[in-house]
Amino acid sequence: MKVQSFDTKPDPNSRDPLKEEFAKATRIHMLSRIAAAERGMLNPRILDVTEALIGPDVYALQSMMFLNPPGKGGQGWHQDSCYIKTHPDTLMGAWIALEEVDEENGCLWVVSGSNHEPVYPPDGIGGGNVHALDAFGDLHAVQNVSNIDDEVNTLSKVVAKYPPAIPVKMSAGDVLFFHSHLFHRSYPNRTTDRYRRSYVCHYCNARSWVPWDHDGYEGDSGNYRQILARGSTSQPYAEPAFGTEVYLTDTDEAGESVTMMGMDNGMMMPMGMKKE
Ligand SMILES: O=C(O)CCC(=O)C(=O)O
Repeated sequence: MKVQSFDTKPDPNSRDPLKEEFAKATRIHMLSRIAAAERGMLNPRILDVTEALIGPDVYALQSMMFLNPPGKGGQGWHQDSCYIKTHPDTLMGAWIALEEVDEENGCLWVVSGSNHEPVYPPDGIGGGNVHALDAFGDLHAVQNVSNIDDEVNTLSKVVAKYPPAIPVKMSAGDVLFFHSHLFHRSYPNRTTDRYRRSYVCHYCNARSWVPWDHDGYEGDSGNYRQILARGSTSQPYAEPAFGTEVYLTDTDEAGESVTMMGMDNGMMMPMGMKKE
């Protein structure tokens, strides 16, 4: 279906609960907490990759549904760990294309190798992510991260030291998994007849301390709001609210470790062993 124009007034007769929200914003945060979008965030194929990258114990933290109709959307250079702090910092993103995305409708752009950068603390909030404030004298603060104007978003000065950013063109169903220190951005959708719909979720290792919760939290930890999606943890956690099945590890199984055994042919073979 081709969409010719974007109706900014919600249809009073529409029974689509998202229509009103999307008339106000180009994205909706945490749809996974109020709808079956939880299933997308806990999709087992996405969690398989996530588990391999940051697991075995995985928290599912954040979801963002993007619509980005013609002329809208776009987010300037930023690093996700600047917003969602996890200690140790194990945050990663999964950017799920819900349709064809390219430079015209506002795909993501990434800076190859920038995942090795530290998180640049935002100016004016006491060093942001950095605990030992005086230990990083050469780690300058940045201003206006996420602003789409490179003149005011000073993270663009660090980006400029790298080879040109890469547009990530994707087809519906493709998923980009990316490190939370990666410099990335998007531009507004400059088509007149296409949306740029995507579903973006964030995960971290479930042994991390997570002083973050989208809705705010009471106390020192937001761990109890994060869904345990894989493995096990001694930290507090939330369970899926809409009955999505997740594969967790029994406490007994959690004590298992894999030992590698050398073979005559020089290869290694895994042996399942229980810890004493
Ligand atoms: O998809 C976009 O337009 C921006 C998404 C993004 O930067 C993020 O998820 O961190």
